[in-house]
Amino acid sequence: MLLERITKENDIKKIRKEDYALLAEEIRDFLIRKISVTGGHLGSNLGAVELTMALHLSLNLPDDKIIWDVGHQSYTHKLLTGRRAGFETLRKYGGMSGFPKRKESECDCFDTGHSSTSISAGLGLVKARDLMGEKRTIVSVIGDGSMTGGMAYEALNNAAQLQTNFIIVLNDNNMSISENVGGVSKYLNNIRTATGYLDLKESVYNTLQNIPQGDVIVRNIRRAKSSVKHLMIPGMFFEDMGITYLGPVDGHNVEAMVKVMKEAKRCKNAVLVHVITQKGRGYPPAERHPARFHGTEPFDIETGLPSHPRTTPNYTDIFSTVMTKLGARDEKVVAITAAMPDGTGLKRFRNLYPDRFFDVGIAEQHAVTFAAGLAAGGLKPIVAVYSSFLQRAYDQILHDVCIQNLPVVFAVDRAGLVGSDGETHQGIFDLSYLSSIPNMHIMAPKNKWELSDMLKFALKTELPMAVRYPRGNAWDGLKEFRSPMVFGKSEILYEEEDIALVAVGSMVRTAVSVRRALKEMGYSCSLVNARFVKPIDEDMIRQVAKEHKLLVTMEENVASGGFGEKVRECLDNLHSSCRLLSIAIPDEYIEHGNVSLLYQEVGLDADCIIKRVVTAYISAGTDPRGMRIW
Ligand SMILES: Cc1ncc(C[n+]2csc(CCOP(=O)(O)OP(=O)(O)O)c2C)c(N)n1
Repeated sequence: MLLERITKENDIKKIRKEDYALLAEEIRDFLIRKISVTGGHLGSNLGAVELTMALHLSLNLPDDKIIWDVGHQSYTHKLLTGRRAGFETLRKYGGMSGFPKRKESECDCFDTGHSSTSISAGLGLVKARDLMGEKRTIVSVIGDGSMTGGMAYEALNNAAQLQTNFIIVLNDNNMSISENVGGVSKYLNNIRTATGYLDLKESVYNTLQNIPQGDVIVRNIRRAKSSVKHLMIPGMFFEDMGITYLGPVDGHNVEAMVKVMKEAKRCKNAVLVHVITQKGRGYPPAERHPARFHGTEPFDIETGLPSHPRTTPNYTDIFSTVMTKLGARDEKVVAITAAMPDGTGLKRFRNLYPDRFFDVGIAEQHAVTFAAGLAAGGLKPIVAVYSSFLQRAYDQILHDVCIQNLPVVFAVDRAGLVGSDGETHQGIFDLSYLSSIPNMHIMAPKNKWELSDMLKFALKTELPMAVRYPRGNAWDGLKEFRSPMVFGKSEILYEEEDIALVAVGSMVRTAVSVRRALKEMGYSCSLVNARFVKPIDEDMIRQVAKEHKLLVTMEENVASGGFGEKVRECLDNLHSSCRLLSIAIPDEYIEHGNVSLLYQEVGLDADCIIKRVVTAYISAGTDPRGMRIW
């Protein structure tokens, strides 16, 4: 097997040209087999096999640098840099990450996970190279989906001034996770359909040279402008900005790409190499359903169907259903996504109300200010977005929504630990960053019915409102508790004495198990569903502090700026002697892995919480200082 001969970076250079196609086939076969077991990003990786091979053939790693935008397409890069064995543990706890990681390999020069950062980071590396007098090639690889993100243009604007080499490879597969959208996508599409590949253009060049006086024509063209690129018109958007455009190139033709890379390396400025690829290439189910195979759970290779089909609805499904109802009830309801119609569950809304659905591209900042505009214009926007991606739009939430107190509802999906995507994707900061913003209100549902109630309630308040809910199955426990939503009020589920558990959203479920165990151990224990993180229910805190010796807050968010801190402030203001134990995520980035293992790692699993509660309760009885924060 050719792949077995590649055990470290640059080994690919030992492979004969005539074997490139075979190697690409082996890589695809390997990726399909491995990802069918572990799950992971399949479609984008299958599309980038030859492109990655060509980069590795053209560069000298780790001296030269490749920055992978988002980083989900870096599997072939991992294979070609000696990490074949890592695929056994891909995205598993303690195993190999699904994204580039500097600490994983010298050949990973910049960590990624969120989109549209690669050109900025690449430009930084270029400037560092030049200032330090080093000689190396820096390549940023960005997809056409990621080119819809504003940061990419901020970086291009900056890169246009460069008078030194910087290569930007635009991997254009005409897809984001779902269909790519907007003017840039249309522009790239026009280039793709209006012109042939660079190879074809070169054959024009060759033909010209073979006709009488042809060499004069070619020389004149060259003199007018200095490279092969000027034999074609595409890419003027980039050219006019001052960035050399090369392409389009067939992204499945290794030799064509190696050739164009040679040309690109000669440029004395920023150069964009436009590469056309096919998402899912070589695996028919992924070619047919690129969105489904963008990121996939384990699947059956034969049929392409999931190995463990989902039988219970998740929170996204519940959101999806509620949205269709809200859309039917009120024509002012509009929905916005930043390139995630599938992931956020807005596809059904889109199909039913296409005029009231907006996919703005991978542009969370724009999505939020656009929603603010929609609200200022009298509509009722709901922005559906993952917790970690909303981090980008902090200023837009503050400056454009909350100062004006505009009625924008944020449906914050994947809030909490998300698992295999790791640090960049964990949704564990939203309670902190959202609650620091005046006029923002935050709710978290305990179960699937409450998600529905909260979304309806949020829309009715006509205020900036966030409803945060986790990845995974929608809990259908505590069905009997469905008291009406009251602004800023929590829900007392069980009233006893000694210990009070006050849990936020997803942690109510864990709190039920903790309470059961504590009762079996002889403790008497109240349970409160916080419902609101902002405004916090001070009356409830006052009452609970009065009636219990120990108050335990539980949240799937970092401790810093989270619910526990707010309760502590409240207890301070009350001069309460009730002790507080705050269960939250420590001040760390949490790596990839199975969510239940991650809960154990951060101390958010029921067993760990029970131990901490019992210890805190025992010392609460003996500690003469009274209130103490844990
Ligand atoms: C800020 C941000 N928003 C959303 C995402 C989720 N996301 C991951 S990949 C992707 C699509 C990327 O498309 P493209 O750049 O064309 O790469 P392809 O997968 O098609 O190769 C999206 C929306 C993200 N990673 N970062």
